[in-house]
Amino acid sequence: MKNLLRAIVLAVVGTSDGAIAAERTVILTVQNMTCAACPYIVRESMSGVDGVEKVEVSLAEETATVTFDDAKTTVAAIADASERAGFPAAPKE
Ligand SMILES: [Cu+2]
Repeated sequence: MKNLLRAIVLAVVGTSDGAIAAERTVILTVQNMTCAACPYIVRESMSGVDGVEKVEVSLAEETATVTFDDAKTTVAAIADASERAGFPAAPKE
């Protein structure tokens, strides 16, 4: 019984082992935003990516500031989601 409990504990802990989750923030330049509704669509599409925690989009600056868990997703996956919605995005230099 004790061994079973130990196995369960190891299995649960094991999922977060190895990949140490780190919250990262990236600024992406976003193309094609032409009206006040566009930032909303960009925010929704990026927010739909698993691991994305926060998205702030600026129409004036043509940027999206995205906070995400880099153990769950990547900048490329976030940019892809935006592009699929019609707004190609790339990390700002
Ligand atoms: Cu628009």
